[in-house]
Amino acid sequence: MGPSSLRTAGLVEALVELGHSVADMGQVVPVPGPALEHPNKALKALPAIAAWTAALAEAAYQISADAMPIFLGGDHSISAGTVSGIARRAGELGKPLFVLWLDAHPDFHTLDTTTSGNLHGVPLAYASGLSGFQGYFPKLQANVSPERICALGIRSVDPAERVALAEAGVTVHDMRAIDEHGIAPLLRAFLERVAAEGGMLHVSFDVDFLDPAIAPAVGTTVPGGATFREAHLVMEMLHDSGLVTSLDLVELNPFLDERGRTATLMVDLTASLMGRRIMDRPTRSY
Ligand code: 4U7
Ligand code: MN
Ligand code: MN
Ligand code: MN
Repeated sequence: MGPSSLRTAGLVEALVELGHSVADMGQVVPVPGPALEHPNKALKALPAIAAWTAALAEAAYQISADAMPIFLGGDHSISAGTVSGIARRAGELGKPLFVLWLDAHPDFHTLDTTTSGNLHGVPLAYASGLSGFQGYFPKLQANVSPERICALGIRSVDPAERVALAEAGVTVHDMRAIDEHGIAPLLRAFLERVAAEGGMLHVSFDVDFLDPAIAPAVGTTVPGGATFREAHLVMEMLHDSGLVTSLDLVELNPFLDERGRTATLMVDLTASLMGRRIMDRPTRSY
């Protein structure tokens, strides 16, 4: 229902108003695989998520190089497919792929380390090529290099994730770093790296990046998230950079929303990323 509520809140209309031409590709259809037994008995919906990952990776890979795909979830498990499919596309285009992970959580569990068994907690580890998915998730055709990932807004990290993130070399800017330095210099440094390498940039936006006071429509609320202006500033800087080549909007649960305010905010944030601005200003001003 997340994608439906983003559509209802006017996502397509907002993009069209900004002058973009939009094709709504509808829903990706997963092909269910066989039941899978895994030693970690906590895992939930493993065959279904594996099927979604395969279907989404193929859909992401197939998108024409001049289009900017926006993937609507559903929960963050969709990014196992979207990021790995985009990584394959980037590989063929000969460009390094960077990922900006906007989230309260790093989603860096493997099938072995997750204790909740909720597979929205594993997509970044899978797309980074961490071991422990073989035989259960689709074989990775391409992965994103962990050193090219920046996780921003993080404030809930499990012990196994802490170790894996450090070993893999993911850049993590937690909420404390945002408090200490401000969000702009942290993002600017990352965007300068992407630009210097001529990279593609995938942005994965989990609604729980935002503070629950402004975005109540998530199952996994964590207090102390990004403010309204911090989030818009991130999107505005991303727009001005001209670097973003794909986007996920995930984890919106309209059952938990209040009069559609979270869905509306996500549409407005996407509009900022796609060129809506308060006042005109020179481009590349990040
Ligand atoms: B989301 C968690 F234990 N780490 O694995 C887990 F804290 O996509 C949360 O970022 C995962 O919302 C959150 O279940 C996944 C938990
Ligand atoms: Mn997430
Ligand atoms: Mn999250
Ligand atoms: Mn979640």
